[in-house]
Amino acid sequence: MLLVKPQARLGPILGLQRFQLLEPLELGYLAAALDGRHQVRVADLRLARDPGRAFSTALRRFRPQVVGLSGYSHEATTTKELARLTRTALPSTRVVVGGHHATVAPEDLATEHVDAVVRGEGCEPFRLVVDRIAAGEPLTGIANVVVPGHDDGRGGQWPRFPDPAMLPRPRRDLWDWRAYRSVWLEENPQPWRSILPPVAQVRTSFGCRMKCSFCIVPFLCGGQHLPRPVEAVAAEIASLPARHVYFSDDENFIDEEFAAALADELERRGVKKRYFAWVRSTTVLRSPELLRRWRQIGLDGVFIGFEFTRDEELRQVAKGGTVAMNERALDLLRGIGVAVHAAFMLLPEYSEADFERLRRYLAELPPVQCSFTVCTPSPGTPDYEAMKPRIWVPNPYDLHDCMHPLTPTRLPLRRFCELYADLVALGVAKTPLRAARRPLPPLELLRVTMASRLYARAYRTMYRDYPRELWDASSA
Ligand code: B12
Ligand code: SF4
Repeated sequence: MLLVKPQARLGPILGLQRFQLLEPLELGYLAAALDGRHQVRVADLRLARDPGRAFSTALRRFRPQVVGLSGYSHEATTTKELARLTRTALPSTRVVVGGHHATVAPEDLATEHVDAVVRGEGCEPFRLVVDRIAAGEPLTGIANVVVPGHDDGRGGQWPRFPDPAMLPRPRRDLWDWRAYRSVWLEENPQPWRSILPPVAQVRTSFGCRMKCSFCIVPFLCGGQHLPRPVEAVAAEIASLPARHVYFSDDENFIDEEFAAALADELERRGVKKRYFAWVRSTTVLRSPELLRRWRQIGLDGVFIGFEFTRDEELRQVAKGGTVAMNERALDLLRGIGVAVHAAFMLLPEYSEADFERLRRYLAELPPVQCSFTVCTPSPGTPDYEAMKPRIWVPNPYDLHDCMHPLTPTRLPLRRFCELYADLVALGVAKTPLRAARRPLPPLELLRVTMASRLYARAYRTMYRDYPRELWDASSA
């Protein structure tokens, strides 16, 4: 069995990967679900210089009976191409596709080269699909599995996440953990401490109780936050060779009881790691003691969706917080030594004045790392359907990385990208790592500085991913 994570094509994502490349955790979960009954290899094409060649070589050398492809929406075309390549090279090999794009737009992946499309959490359905393949039985009739040409498996329903207690511990023996690194955000880094350490990815829970209108998570989790058993998470973290842990939860602290119990259990086991988590500013303000507790056991940084700089905009997307709350949470976290990554959203309708307003706002913030996406409804949601008539590109899935505007920009696209790139550069420059003025490992610093430049440049040239006639087009 060959499990594959494709390489992205879009410049901003390739740019991001230069300072943040996390483990293919989804593939580790799927492999673990098979319970050692099959020989499994992982091909993470993000690590390959020539991903197409690496994939063909893996097919030729390993000759898998099943190929499992994972993919986000912006990887849709690549995923379909990998399925086609498999079919051409190994006609009897079965191709199973899963991942986020399969969940939100299964019909897009249900091509002639694909045998099954798995929606939602994949462990149980993948195990059942593989069992059926091994037994030579048809793949129809498995919950959350779409068989091209048979049914679309949707029935109007979003797949429900299973009981997290049923999830296996992901198999990390299938890759070299040292290959996965992230810029490590800290408010007061120790002199010479690595800023690009190897990082493990751990999911402690799934979902979120909030219903921000731009977010896919409420559709995926039905408004529920589902924590894994505390002991299982703590045991997994304790077993990691990496010292740094990036949590891939949607919101790590929204269930205070769970988060406090996990902190206690990690401490009881004597686990000494550094952590990075995602949190809402409202959670920080509601539970400052919890954040202090996590700081004590190793929380270095958090990602907060600031989203907008005006309350009116926050209200429109039902964020459930205000600009003042974001700022108070930032102060509180910095006060306890936790660094903040603030994520903002742009709208395609933004004018020069809106960009200027955002630039001024950022300039006045204390040290905080910032990033920017374009507010883009997810495929499969009513908002996406409503947006469809205005989509201005022939291949919207390929540009669905929440960075490429999918509807016409008010400013000429090239100008939008220029101003976007300026914000990205400003956001990177505000990082607490720089503000702390501590000596940092010179080679890593050079690598991160070069990567930051290339990252901003990728935004500046993003308009080239659009048909040429749109480069200077606008809605105005
Ligand atoms: C953590 C996270 C990240 C992390 C780590 C991602 C990584 N793996 O490298 C970081 C911060 C780096 C990141 C970056 C990005 N992310 Co992100 N991320 C998430 C988040 C919160 C969790 C994903 C995760 O790791 N889950 C843990 C693993 C174990 O679960 P999983 O990936 O869902 O896999 C399960 C199933 O999908 C299924 N499955 C997966 N693959 C396969 C394959 C087969 C064969 C089968 C059968 C099943 C199967 O089974 C798996 C096991 O449970 C999700 C939101 C969410 N709740 O899903 C967004 C999300 C996936 N990200 C998203 C996006 C857009 C991005 C970025 C493009 C954002 C950006 N603008 O920079 C980049 C792209 C990175 C890349 N290289 O492609 C979108 C994807 C939207 C879409 N329609 O594709 C999501 C859904 C959030 C959103 N905004 O809507 N992300
Ligand atoms: S708080 Fe975050 S994860 Fe929860 S619905 Fe809002 S944006 Fe999505």
